[in-house]
Amino acid sequence: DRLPGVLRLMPKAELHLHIEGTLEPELIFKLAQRNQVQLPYASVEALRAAYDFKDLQSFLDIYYAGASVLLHEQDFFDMAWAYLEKAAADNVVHAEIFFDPQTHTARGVPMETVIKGLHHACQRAHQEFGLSAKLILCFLRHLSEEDAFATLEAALPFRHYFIGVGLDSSELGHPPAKFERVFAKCRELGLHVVAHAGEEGPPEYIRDALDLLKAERIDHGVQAVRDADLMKRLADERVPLTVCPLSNIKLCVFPTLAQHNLKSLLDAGLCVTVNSDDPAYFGGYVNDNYVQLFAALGLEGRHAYQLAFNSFEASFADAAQKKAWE
Ligand code: ES4
Ligand code: ZN
Repeated sequence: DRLPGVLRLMPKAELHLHIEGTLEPELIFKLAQRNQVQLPYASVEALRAAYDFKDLQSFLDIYYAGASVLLHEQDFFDMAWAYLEKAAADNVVHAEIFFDPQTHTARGVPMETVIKGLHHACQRAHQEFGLSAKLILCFLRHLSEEDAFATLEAALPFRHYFIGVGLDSSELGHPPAKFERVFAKCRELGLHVVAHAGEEGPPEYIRDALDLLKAERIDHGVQAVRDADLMKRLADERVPLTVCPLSNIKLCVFPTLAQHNLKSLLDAGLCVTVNSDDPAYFGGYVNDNYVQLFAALGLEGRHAYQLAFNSFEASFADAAQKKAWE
């Protein structure tokens, strides 16, 4: 079977990737030592053994603990560079990378430290690999609207280091409506807007992300299949869904990969893309997501072409760049 080789070699864009979710246990321990941060785990093995999640929240608790080792600009650079080397090896030619500044500013790390460390890694990836890497600032939805506004304010001196904003963290109980005003402000500033919706939350959250936040893409969105009218709208408007198959299995959104609904979404004419979410925690980078998904669902060459094509169509790359990828 030549398909896995094709999947690994084909150029692709990665559009749903949390940079803090690329911190491998080995790097967490290295940074903990370098920065004299105490971890509640005795070893790399003990930490990895804790990666047994029952839902989104049980993952987030460990993910925020892992990010506590990041203090200096060099730490943010090292984390992003390690990811970008893996992405280049996976033939990712364009990456739109989420970061969670509130996870760091709440610990006293300056916004500038976070953004500059990440930005320098993105710059170097473009120089060394020709990989265009862009940043998307995510607001943590379990925190307040006021906190999101303060975060936006703190990031404005670095406006030109990120292309857009997103919305992540605990979905249930934190509907899009909570961030309607802050997203309106972001749109006025000319930022792209995306939002996690319909990962664990109901189809209504996807509709509200579109109507209230004016999200240009939906991150996850897999719960859309529960609402036929919404499915038709997503197809008609070609709203991209950034789907993360291995993430959905690790967080028990679907029991097994064979039961994932990505093929139903594709067959319904939606602009579906394949992404890795938090690869250090979910057992694989973007090529692993493609290869395991294709094996589990029996997808074929035409699906590979469609998914790679969709990843470029759904990206925020400029028209000239999109033309060059055709
Ligand atoms: C996340 Cl999988 C997922 N969902 C929501 N928020 C997140 N932050 C990092 N990974
Ligand atoms: Zn995510």
